[in-house]
Amino acid sequence: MRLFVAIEFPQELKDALASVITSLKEQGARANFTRRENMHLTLAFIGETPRLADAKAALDTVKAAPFRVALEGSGAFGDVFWVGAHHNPDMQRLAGKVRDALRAAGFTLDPKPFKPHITIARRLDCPGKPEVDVPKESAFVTEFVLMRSDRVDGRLVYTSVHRVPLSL
Ligand code: 2AM
Repeated sequence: MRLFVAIEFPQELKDALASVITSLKEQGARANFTRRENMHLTLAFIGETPRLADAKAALDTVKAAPFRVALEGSGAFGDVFWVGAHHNPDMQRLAGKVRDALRAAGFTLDPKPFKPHITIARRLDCPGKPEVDVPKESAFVTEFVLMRSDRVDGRLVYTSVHRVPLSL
């Protein structure tokens, strides 16, 4: 199965992200836009593995504080368009602890440094340079989630398979 570790969002944050998608559409953009239920911020990408129990056990060792995630900025990796998150040392620390715990358990992770973002469009094709206003929306994060990614009838479907609470 294909696994990754993420932060989920409440409705208000998804509304804010949906408004950015609406703005892209108003500019004539065509893309594979992220569906609301799939909006998330990835802390670590594990990829294909059969070791679900080991991943859960590794994540259970992570002790980190709750924090606030705030949307800020936007950008593109090639034709992938994302909304960014305000730099937050607590979120950065959490991503570091999650990655360290998974590596200690023998998982090989993508070596790219953590660049907090929420992908809202893939294969973006926009007539001009996309100009969007990202609403100043934020949410308090009290848990992180191990997610399973499946392709069902050509659609990406994410299912949470384990939740780990954050506490002081
Ligand atoms: P992305 O949104 O920038 O594509 C599930 O695929 C999640 O894991 C997505 O949030 C995706 O980020 C992230 N991810 C990180 N590294 C990845 C990789 N090498 N391949 C696929 N997804 C990756």
